[in-house]
Amino acid sequence: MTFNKIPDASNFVKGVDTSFEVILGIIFFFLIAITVTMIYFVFRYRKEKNPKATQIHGSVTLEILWTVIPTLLVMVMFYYGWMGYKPMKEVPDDAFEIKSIGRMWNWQFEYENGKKTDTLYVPLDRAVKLDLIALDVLHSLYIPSFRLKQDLVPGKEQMMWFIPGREGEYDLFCTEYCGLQHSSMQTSVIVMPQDKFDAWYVDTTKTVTLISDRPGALGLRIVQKNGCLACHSLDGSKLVGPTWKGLYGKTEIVSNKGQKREQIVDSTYVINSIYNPNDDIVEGYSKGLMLSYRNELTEEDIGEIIEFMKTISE
Ligand code: HEC
Ligand SMILES: [Cu+2]
Repeated sequence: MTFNKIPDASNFVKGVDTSFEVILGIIFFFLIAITVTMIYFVFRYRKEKNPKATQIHGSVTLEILWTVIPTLLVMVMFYYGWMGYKPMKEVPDDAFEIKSIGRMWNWQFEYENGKKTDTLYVPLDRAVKLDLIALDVLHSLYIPSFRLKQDLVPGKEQMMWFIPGREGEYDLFCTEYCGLQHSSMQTSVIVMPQDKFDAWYVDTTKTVTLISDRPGALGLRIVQKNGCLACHSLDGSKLVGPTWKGLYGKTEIVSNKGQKREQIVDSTYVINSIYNPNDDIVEGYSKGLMLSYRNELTEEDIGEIIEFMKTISE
């Protein structure tokens, strides 16, 4: 009999699933065995059959049995767990590295050629290493189909690696509750054959061609990609940060080191708010939540964002 086996989504699927199945098998065996024994005892030792209970005081055989058997079982579970886990820490030298940055509340992936995306693109059948960086709080990168999960700890370099085994799109999300918009840290991994991946990788025009000529369209794309909208609404509602509706050109109260002043929202102010968010704090909002986007956004990008802000400020 021949059949085409569907390849695993990653090289770790087998190890993790095997250990899961072994543990589940043991659990299932005991569930049945204990339940059956209990039911049997209920009948076998009921009052009419066994009016006087027998007390057992010490039994070396029993003591040995219930020490040795569970120990062996736990060792079996450990063995399969370890065999599944160990290769996750052994990265091949030629792995394709992608910087994976988690911040409140989006993911950003940076490739060696400078390309940045909010969706993870990876080549099929090739080792990929993700360097995990948390900019603010704990996050955790989880790709269920790949059987991979790793916490991101601010100030500590973590990594994760894998070999994607099947073309397609898989869920990727944060599984460490990281605040109000934690649920927006959800995106996907796209696995492409090497030739398609290469074409995608060298194509730096992609973001531009996606955009229509509508004013501010590129700016909107930039704020979506950078996760600004997790904290800033476009419709006037208050989220973690102030809404952008009617923002551009308005006069508002900001405080800088406790000094309150009136400020007109112009391009210099917007640029400063994005590069040094903890300088001027808008009245009614908290310091320390927005991090600087100095490494993510150029002044040109911010120019596009301002063009977009103008479209919702008229
Ligand atoms: C984690 C939440 C968060 C994210 C993400 C975030 N911001 Fe903010 N932002 C805030 C908060 C809170 C304030 C108000 C406090 C302050 O002035 O720094 C603010 C203030 C601002 C202001 C000043 C608004 C005003 O009314 O004067 C601008 C402009 C701004 N953010 C732009 C951005 C852009 C652009 C992005 C994405 C690249 C972004 N923010 C991402 C939380 C966030
Ligand atoms: Cu998170």
